[in-house]
Amino acid sequence: MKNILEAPFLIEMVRTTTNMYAHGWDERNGGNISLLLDEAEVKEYLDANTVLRTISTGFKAPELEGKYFLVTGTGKYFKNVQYAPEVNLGLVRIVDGGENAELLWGYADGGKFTSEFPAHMMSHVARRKVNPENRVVMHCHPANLLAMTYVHDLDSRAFTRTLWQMCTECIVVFPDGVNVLPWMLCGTNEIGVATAKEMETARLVVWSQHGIYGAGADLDETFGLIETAEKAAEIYMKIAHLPLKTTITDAQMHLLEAHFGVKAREGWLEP
Ligand code: 2HA
Ligand code: ZN
Repeated sequence: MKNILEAPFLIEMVRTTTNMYAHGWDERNGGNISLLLDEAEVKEYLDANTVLRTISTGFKAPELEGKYFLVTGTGKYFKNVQYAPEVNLGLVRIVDGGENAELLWGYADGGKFTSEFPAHMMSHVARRKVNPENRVVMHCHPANLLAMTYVHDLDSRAFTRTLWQMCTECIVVFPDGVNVLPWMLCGTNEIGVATAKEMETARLVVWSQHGIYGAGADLDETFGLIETAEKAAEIYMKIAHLPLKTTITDAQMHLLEAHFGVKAREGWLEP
């Protein structure tokens, strides 16, 4: 059996959590990540028949039956993942139609997966219907996106158009846009259902006055999506109180669409 601490998926998870902490997106225990793993790859590193504990989830997700996830732990700090991966992360297999998760590795101090596990698992289900390659759901608290939800209209189209206008590459990176949820109680199945619904049409979902969810095929892509949206929000927060002299027009956005071979969300640009 190979050493799981040397598994590429584990190394990448440690690097990503460390990097997100360094960006200031994950204060204290803020943020959480779930990464869908290949069964064959998991079995190179552990005996999948040895279940350490079974943890109940409180929701159903039959689409994820038998799937393996590496998930950040509840109450754990991203800044500490690099020093003690086996305490701050856990590797689980979803069983019983999603109602239970079997712990195969990690949460070594008796912990369990993030309080946002429902939002993560329901978002995986929703994204995999759109793109079967989706493997990552990532949540964090980037300051400028959060700030923007206090001063900007929370309509998803209006919010997205503003972000697209803040940096030329935004429409290329997230042509599907950003969906915005109003403030809701976090850590509940309700916010999980609402997030997954928004994930049907976009890979980024803003939780007003809280943070953002991103989904993607790998950790890099998902990190990059959030990084780009957060950069745009930063520009917005730098200019929103100043007299606006120019912007990126919809005609210019159409040039970007044509040049980069992307299609903006239907109806979100003027023709
Ligand atoms: O895990 O970010 O939304 C802490 C959080 C909850
Ligand atoms: Zn949060």
